[in-house]
Amino acid sequence: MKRWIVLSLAGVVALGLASQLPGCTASRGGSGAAAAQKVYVKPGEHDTYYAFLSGGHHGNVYVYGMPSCRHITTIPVFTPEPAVGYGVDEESKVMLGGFSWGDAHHPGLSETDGDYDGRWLFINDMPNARIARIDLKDFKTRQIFGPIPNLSAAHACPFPTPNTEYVFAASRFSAPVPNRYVKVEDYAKEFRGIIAGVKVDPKDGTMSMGFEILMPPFNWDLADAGKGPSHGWEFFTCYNSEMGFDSLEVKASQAEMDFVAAVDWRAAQKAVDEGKAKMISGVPVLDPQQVKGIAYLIPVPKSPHGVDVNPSGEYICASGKLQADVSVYSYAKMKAAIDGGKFDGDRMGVPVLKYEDVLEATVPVGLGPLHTQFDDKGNAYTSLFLDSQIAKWKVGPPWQVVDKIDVYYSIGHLMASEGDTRHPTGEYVVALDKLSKDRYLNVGPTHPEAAQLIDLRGPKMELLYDFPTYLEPHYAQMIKAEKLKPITVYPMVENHKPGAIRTAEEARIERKGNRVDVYGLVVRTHFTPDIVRVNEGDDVYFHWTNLEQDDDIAHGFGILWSSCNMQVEPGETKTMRWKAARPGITPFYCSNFCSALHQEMQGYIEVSPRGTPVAAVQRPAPEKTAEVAALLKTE
Ligand code: RUQ
Ligand code: CUA
Repeated sequence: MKRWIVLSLAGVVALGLASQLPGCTASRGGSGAAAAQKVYVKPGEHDTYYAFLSGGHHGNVYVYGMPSCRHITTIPVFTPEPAVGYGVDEESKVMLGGFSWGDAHHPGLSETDGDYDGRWLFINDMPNARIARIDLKDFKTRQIFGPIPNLSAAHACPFPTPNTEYVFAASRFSAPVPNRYVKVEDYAKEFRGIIAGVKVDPKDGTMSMGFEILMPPFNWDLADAGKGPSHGWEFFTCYNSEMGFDSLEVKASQAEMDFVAAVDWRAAQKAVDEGKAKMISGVPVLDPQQVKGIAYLIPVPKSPHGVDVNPSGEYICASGKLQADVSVYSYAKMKAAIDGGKFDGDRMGVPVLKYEDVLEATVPVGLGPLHTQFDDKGNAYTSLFLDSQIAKWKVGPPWQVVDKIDVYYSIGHLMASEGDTRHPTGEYVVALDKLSKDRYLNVGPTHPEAAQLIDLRGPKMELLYDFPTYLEPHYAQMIKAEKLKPITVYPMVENHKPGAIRTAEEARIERKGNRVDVYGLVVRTHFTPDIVRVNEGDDVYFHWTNLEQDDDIAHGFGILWSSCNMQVEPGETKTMRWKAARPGITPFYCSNFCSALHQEMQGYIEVSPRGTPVAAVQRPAPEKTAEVAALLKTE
């Protein structure tokens, strides 16, 4: 987005909107000791919120505690994380599907009745059109769905519906559907946008394909789910309704209006169930030219970015980023216009509603409005990218700005505490700034990103704290800590992994051809077996079970001269493949500090020359198993 600043700033000036600059507000840089007290969480005490920040093109999720703004952990999602073996062990390697990169923009907490329920966190990988599900029981990525067929980049994604019935994805870049060779110049004729509805299993969160809708080849940008009266709808913004295919920074800003697409996802699913879809690349795709009543277009001035539904579900707020207003649409008016068949033509079969018929109000917030979040007192907070401010405004007449605060600098998203649910808590908002410039010690040409905690509890917004983040949060969500009850160990009784063993007697090395399976145990502070004998050329699969049932006692398994390392948490079994490339001795060791004798936790792989006779099964000597049994008893 950084390049965009310069270009769109030029655009705004050219549009003469600079004259609408709101009166400037004095900067509030936090009030020292009083502000410090509001973020201070005593050593040993816990924060009241978890905040999940997307990791952008770092491809993962950062977890912070709020209000202390302490970075607690990073959850690997789309990018390998060698420290824990994510993308290295067999299971996560398969889940990553051969990709070593993702661009994660928008975390979406699962909801029940429009409020966060603390079960799962979904997040998109925009370029590879994937959605990941993180289980908040153990903060682990458990499913990566996609690449979703026909979809070129999932930016408007995942934005779950109020009961997590669906997560969505819409194509930011249009492409031919199905993808095939065409001339880019045939864009308007051959390219299409796609809106995809991905079903979520209510019991375990498993994602599966629901439907796709063929849309005009606009750039589909952001989304939000309807709630309350608008439950059943999902809203998507777009830019480039001009259908430019080059020099978009100029060509996609020509039209007065772009659109919000309103999708009736129940109607779409019903149409698929009734067989009205055509299969494209294995996915049921609905074409609005043939299937009516699934999608509508609402005009929005000037290349909107965010779209956000207010807590009551009555209003849909969209911000033309080259505008100085938020356009607020009424769901009731939209529904009346649809029911009355009041359309202004269509775009490729998608009926267009009239702007005046649906608009409730415009709120003059300031320059470069991007995203809006809400509090519990009927206020909205809109990030202003060009003004580097947050505008607080009243949802409802007289639709006016009531406060503004400077942020440092160039805010993209903002995250209010539970601020996109039916019941925001109204305590904090975090500004997710794109440029930190001079806010931190200089670390060379690439500065950290900047986030800023702002108190919403008083009549005026108050800046409390600055904290740097690594590249590059977009959206984030903040949930009351008490809603999450993460486990601290995996109960051994629930470990049904095929490679799992429970006793030292079961430890063994099995050979079939040149595949060798090592079934082993890790406990403080011993690998069983700790001598592994294989032949040159063997494919060795290590299955380690960590029998510990104590908090925070993870063991590592790192093999010298390789990229093989992983962490095995208490009660877990993990499998890793290692190739015995040449004869010789290869040490392995526990890479995760686990106890006073952690340094002694090691072993050797003895690789004999190709063809050396070896037993089909090797077991540790009885005195060894007795030793381990004794270790387990002292546990
Ligand atoms: S987008 S700010 Cu995914 Cu708003 Cu970046
Ligand atoms: Cu086990 Cu260190």
